[in-house]
Amino acid sequence: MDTKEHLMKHQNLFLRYIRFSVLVGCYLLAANCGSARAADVAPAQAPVEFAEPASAPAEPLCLWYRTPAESWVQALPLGSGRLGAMVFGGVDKEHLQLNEDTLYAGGPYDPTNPTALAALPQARQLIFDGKYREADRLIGQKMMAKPLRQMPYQTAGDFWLAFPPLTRVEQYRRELNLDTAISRVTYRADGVVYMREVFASPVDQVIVVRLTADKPGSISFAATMSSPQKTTVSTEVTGALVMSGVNGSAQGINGALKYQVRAQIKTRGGAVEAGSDQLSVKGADEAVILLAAATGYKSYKDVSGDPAVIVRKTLDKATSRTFAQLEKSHVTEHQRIFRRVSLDLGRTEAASQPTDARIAAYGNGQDPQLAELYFQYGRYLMLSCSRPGGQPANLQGLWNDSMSPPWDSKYTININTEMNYWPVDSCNMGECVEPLERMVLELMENGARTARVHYGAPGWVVHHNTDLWRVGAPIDGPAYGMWPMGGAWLLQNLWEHYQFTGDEKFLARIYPAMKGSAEFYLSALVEEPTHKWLVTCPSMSPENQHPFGASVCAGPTMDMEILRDLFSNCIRASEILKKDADQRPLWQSTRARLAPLQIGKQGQLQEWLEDWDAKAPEQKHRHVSHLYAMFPGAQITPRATPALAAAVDKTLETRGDLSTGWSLAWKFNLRARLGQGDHACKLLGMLLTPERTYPNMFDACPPFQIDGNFGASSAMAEMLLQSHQRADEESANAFELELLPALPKAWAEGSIKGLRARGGFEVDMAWKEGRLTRTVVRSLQGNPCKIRLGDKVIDLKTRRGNIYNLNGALQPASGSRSDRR
Ligand code: FUC
Repeated sequence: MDTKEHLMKHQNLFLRYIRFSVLVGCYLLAANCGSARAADVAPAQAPVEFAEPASAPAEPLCLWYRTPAESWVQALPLGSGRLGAMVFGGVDKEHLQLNEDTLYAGGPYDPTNPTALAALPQARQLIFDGKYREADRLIGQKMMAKPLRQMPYQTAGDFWLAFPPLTRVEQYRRELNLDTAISRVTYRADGVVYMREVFASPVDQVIVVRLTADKPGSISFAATMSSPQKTTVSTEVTGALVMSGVNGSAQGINGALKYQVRAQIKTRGGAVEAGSDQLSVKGADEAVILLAAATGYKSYKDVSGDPAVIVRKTLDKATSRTFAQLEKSHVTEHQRIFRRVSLDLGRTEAASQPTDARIAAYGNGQDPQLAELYFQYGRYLMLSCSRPGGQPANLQGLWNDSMSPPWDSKYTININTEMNYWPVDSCNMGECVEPLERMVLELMENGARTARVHYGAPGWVVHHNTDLWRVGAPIDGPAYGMWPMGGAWLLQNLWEHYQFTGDEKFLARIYPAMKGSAEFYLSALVEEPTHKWLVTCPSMSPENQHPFGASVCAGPTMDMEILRDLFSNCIRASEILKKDADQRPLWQSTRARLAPLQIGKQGQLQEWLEDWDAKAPEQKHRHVSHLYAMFPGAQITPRATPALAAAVDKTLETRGDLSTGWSLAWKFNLRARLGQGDHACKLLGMLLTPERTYPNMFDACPPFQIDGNFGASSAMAEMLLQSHQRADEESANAFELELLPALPKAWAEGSIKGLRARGGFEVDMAWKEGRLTRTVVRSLQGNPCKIRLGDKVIDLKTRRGNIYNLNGALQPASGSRSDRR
């Protein structure tokens, strides 16, 4: 199948998912008649003329445009971690599409299937007998979750401001400043300069909208809310607009979440009038609107919260603060993390163009600053959608305008959620891992039932998807869902966080989940008949069909790789935490009996137990699951295992570059790990095109899926700095930091500050003509390390808090000393 056909097939899959969305879309249109009420203020009018094009904003880390957003993927995302808003920036009406991160359909439910366990021995036997289609059929009939799909993440609704009609607007500019996390719309009309600022504060957990003008009395609008959810809208004389509702039902699971969105308007000058379901502001000098939203979600098993109480409390607190105070604490908190990393790849005239034009022109190779913007956008998005106390970033992060989004915008944990968290530690945003940690600990609890009911096993297991309700039985059909490795892969993400931070308290918190996961596999692994290796069965190499008419199989390579990491990490963690010494021999011996990595006849890394790769129907399949061992794992590196690294290269060559957004981003990381900077750069170029990047820089799978954004930020960091634990070292804390391991020719000159390395280091580098000129290593834990630049390696013994300045030859930089911080 050629790449085009492959993409079409992928899109067909997606079409199945969107059929229902179209129906919902029609409903939305009808529902938006609610917003037409706001249009009472702005009757149907001729299109507005946008004259006198605005110039670029002064801040280089800005996305900006010369017209309002017409579609959702042109609108600009804001997020407090929990609350999301997509800002359209219209001049006749402003539209904020709203999200609250616990607003999924349904309520607590149990999809485990009691018929699964009895079918397990037969399914295994069919697979070992090579009867894959029969195994697939049996698994489909007896072992899948009930219901077969999980709960979709859904929109909270829309907030609208309708303005008096305009015919001509000058100097219109709509922007998102990544450095302040504030979006701004400015324009002049009838001699008045208007400005609208919006931000979603992680501190006050409100969305703040401020409207100002340079002439008193110029601010007039009508505010309304609407939603495709079941809602009612009311007003209060105090200037509040309240939308109350319940979430949707799906797959026979009833909506059990109450929710509320409350807007509070404060004006300077003018008047506020409350209608039955809209608020009108007339002739104000300034208006500030605070929006809060909440659901009754307390945990995956408790929905007894009172959203009305929560939003009122949040707003009472926030309304007692001035706009300047709200803005200051928002910006301070955002910059506390955002400013830790800065990248400079140079700036050309191309950077003065609007963002959508730059994406279209990136292929010309004249706009290095766009790569920097894209890198920082990934960091911005992570800070906006994954904050302590909230939910982890889902398939769309936090932003979704649908009741039935693609793949339900939940957590696909056979790559997508893991990819979301790849840049978190390397790009110095370690705090953002907390929601993932909490999700894994909840999956441990709830996944114990899946382990028991489906496998008769202790410990816990999750298959290829989960949702807000932390369910984990196999869904969608055997070719997608029959993969019992999702939880173990998420644990690898969490282990990485430990590697970067050395935070033993964190390790102690996740250790029970690591141990429980290992316990499951100790029970569920079976001996395969040919080599007597221990394997998972039934399982699959995510979503890829083997040549025998099915995906289900025994011991796919990826499972073995994940399990090798899981058992090693359990051993290391138990040593660090001084626990369970008696378990280590079993973990060790089980690890040793897993099927090994194998190189196939084509010189490729084998995807399955047997050398089936060349006969698999989709040679260019989007998943590169078995390459996990090279990235995100590190069982394969060019230096330690050159033959296996060459096999990875061969597999990548067969798969080809072109694929979905996230698949490109995975290959981008792999090319960086292979030290192939120019090829990595080519993949960046394939992502930064209108086919794979929407005007608002959201990644296009297609459709929008946020993993490609996060995967790309991770890959750019991997091009500049890699760090691995050294297998040849006795000490558990010996790491090697490799500087500029995959620097492409196109980035001949540049600098980066604040990347993180495993072992607890923060690294700055500058380079010219493709060669390092200086580096600064800050030791955060006092670990020793080696620093590598090409073939040159030096030892660095460090003290916690010390800073080490080195020149381009890795010598202590002249005139510098290792200062205490
Ligand atoms: C996996 C991928 C699809 C999509 C979905 C959300 O199933 O194979 O491409 O990204 O997750």
